[in-house]
Amino acid sequence: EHNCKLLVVGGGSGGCSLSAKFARNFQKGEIIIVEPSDVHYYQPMFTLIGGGIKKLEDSRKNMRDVLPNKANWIKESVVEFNPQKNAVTISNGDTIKYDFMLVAVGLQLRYEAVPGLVEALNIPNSGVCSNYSPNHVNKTYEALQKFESGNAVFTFPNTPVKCPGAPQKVVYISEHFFRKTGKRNKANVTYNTSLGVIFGVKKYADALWKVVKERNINVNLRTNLIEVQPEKKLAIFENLDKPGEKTIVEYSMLHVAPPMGAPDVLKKCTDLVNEAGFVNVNKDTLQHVKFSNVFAIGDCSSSPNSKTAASVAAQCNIVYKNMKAVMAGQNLTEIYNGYASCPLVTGYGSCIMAEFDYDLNPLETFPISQDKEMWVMYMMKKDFMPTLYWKLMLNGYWNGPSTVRSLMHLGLRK
Ligand code: FAD
Ligand code: UQ1
Repeated sequence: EHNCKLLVVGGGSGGCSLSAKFARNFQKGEIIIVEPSDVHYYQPMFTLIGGGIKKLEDSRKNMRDVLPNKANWIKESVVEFNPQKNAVTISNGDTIKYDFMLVAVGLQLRYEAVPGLVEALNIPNSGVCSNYSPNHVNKTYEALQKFESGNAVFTFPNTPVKCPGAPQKVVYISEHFFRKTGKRNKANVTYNTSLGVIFGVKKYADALWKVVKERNINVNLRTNLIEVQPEKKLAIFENLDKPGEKTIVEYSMLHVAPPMGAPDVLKKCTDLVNEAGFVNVNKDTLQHVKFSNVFAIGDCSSSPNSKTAASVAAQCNIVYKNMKAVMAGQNLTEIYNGYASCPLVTGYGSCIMAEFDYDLNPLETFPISQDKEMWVMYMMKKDFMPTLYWKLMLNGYWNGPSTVRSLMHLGLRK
């Protein structure tokens, strides 16, 4: 049995950053972080690791070294939420009681939901790979190097996802890799997405359609991976608009963005979550709709923004200020506009920096139109963002680029 003023569940991007903010003003022992993992990954780097641009080690730090020292880290997972009693149960059987709770458990990868996929990923040199997991991301660059000829197929699942751009960034990097290595004329590059659009924001979708047309990449919308047969190297897709209609593709390389969803532990606690299993918060304040002492941040929250680390950064200050207001018995003042950003890497040395809000309207930081493929944005993604993440964000000093945006636009635009 443990007691604390603030319980933070999950020490990923959101849980770590917000704990760091609170730790500055809290006494030792007032914050408990429950986080089962020994390592903290900077997941946005996985795209670059898959392309051979960074190493897996570059994306990894010890959890001990990123969580704030002043917080009490319990290396277990929460197995049951009990918000009526302001308590959770953890994997060693202990109970933790809290005054306030931040839920930051991210979302769960569901590779097992596609029959044959786990088996395929575990066969060496099967050509099947996935940037989404640290266990599989190195297989992407291996598959690119081993590729000789045939179909290179890339997927986007029929579920909510984190970083909705990531399933196609790997398409562009791969296509460029094939050109660089003289294999492009032997490769048939196809992106099969469950979505009905190439990207949710029209401005960037228009730019991306140009990219795929120029580079002869096939795009099939509303096409969902339902099975992999690794022994025959077959991928089976369903047409989401015509139930029962299937296509079978023989692949040389298959990159899978797996089905994802809310973690099981959340789904079990129906008071805490919406129908899809995400923590049911007010989309403006990020406060729980029923339990005023509970907030959520990041991928596990019901707020309908694109699930990215950039959104987590923007949410940090909103949640921090609103939680402090609740703790002080004051009214909530901060409103989240749904800011999300997706650096759409389009090859080795180019990137379209998408930034947008809840309404899927562009909300760009720089005073130039960001629907262009730019080298400087690529360098930002590759070299600047990791430093920003490790040094500033995880220490509670990065709230997203809204201040930079105001300065860049000289106060002329929002
Ligand atoms: P996470 O950072 O995933 O952290 C969740 C934490 O909760 C984990 O540490 C986990 O161990 C812990 N946890 C889980 N269950 C429990 C439990 N029961 N009890 C206690 N702890 C638990 N974002 C961008 O902004 N830009 C990008 O370019 C970008 N590219 C991406 C590319 C890829 C391939 C991937 C996978 C992600 C990318 N993202 C990108 C998304 C970004 O990584 C996530 O949106 C962000 O990490 C979400 O933070 P979070 O705190 O909600 O979840
Ligand atoms: C961002 O703030 C952020 O959080 C650290 C990211 O995560 C990796 C991003 O990818 C991006 C693009 C941003 C937005 C920042 C700027 C300066 C556009």
